[in-house]
Amino acid sequence: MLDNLNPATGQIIAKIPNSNHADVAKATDAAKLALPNWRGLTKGERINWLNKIAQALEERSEDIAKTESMDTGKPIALARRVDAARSISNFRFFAKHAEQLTENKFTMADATNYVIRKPVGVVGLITPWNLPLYLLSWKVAPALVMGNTIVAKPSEMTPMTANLLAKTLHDIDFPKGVVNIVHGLGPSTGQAILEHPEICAISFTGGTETGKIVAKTAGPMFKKLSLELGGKNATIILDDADLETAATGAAKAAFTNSGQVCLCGSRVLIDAKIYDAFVPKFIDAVAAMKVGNPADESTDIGSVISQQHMEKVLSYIELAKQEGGTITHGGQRIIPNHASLQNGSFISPTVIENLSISSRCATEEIFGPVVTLHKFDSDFEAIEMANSTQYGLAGSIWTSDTTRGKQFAKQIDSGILWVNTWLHRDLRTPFGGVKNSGVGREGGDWSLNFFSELSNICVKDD
Ligand code: TXE
Repeated sequence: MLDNLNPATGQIIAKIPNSNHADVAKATDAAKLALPNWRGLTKGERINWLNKIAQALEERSEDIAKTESMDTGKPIALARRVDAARSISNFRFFAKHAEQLTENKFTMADATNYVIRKPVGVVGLITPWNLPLYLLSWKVAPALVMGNTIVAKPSEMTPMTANLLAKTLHDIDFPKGVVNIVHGLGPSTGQAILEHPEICAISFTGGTETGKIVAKTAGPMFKKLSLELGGKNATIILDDADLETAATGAAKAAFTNSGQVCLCGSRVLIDAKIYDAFVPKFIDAVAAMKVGNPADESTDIGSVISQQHMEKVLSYIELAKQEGGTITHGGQRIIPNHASLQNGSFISPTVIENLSISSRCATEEIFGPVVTLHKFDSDFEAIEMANSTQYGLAGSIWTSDTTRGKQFAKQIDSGILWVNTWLHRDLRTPFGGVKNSGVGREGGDWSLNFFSELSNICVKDD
């Protein structure tokens, strides 16, 4: 059994099994057994089930928020507004989006081609600790509606809301064996999912290094693969940006969820002409963020996911000093003056200036409340800097001329770009990145296509 901690208090809140190959084999057998009936339902019947799950989760949304906040250390307000809300809307969205899914038909002079969709079969879902139920539901919903059955492994750091989902499915008499949750460490339990010959697709969200292991294991088995990995995203402040709006937006993009979102803007690139006017506004927005008890409604920044992760983030802050950086704000561990939080892993939101764009702190994913500021002298240089890392996931551009912003965005080698906003999500759009940020896209039709296999039936005219 593995201890599961509340990172804000350091207390053990649960124990989970470190499941082994035999456990994964049992879960896969259950998924296989349940597949014929589940895929045999009509799409409409499966859509009804997704709406029932959404309804049941909605009735538990406060419990989801509290559990997620306790399991991750994130503020309760964030867990409510983002994690719980999006877990529910993921099911609702894919129920609706699957309705409009059409099957293509291509007619020839003497024949007709019918493109039909079949489920992939038993699919493996492996998810990280930063947005536990949000990312698990993002994969479960489309996999189910396309007729697949599931073996899912949440991060061993955040098992609680996956269990909550399983309990919810049980409570609404959801067919047994369709969704199977297995708990445990990546190299043992996760690896067993990658290796199981009857799990036909892997949808993975996590770190780039682990993504390489997933690809190496599942690739030669010709499993379908969707890899959503890390990022080192640029927030670009153009010379004609509204400085107040851009400062607030850049701070939100940098420090939401303590910077533990793959979409976070961890590098802020600022036109040199407005650098001195922008930075004080940015620092004000960061200084206004309240670091404290995740259970407190007014907290903006909670604990990072673990003591180990806090040490990793603090080591990057030390490295920044060695690389010539100046810590303009924050830079240290915080121990809130609350008796229960003395063993928490709280880091102040940290702003670092004067680092080279090619420094390790400006090119490696830190995945914590740390942001580096950089000047550029031309749009061309800004694009070069934005594209200068091994990642290519997301980015945002702040300007008063949206035509210029869109033109600029087209030159950034990333999968997701925002102009004058951040984390504004239309679930129909493709989500994913290039280079070390992964392979494939999820969202809207891209999820429905990933979780289905296409067959073309060509019928000769009589
Ligand atoms: O990811 P891991 P973690 C990045 C971020 C973070 C780093 C590590 O840089 O610091 O990844 O975070 C399972 N076979 N992101 O530890 O290790 C593991 O148990 C099969 C970005 O969360 O990749 C967990 O369930 N599975 C990311 C899942 O993989 C394995 C969000 C993710 O764990 C495995 C989170 C193996 N050999 C972290 N090893 C994003 N893009 O959102 C581990 N796992």
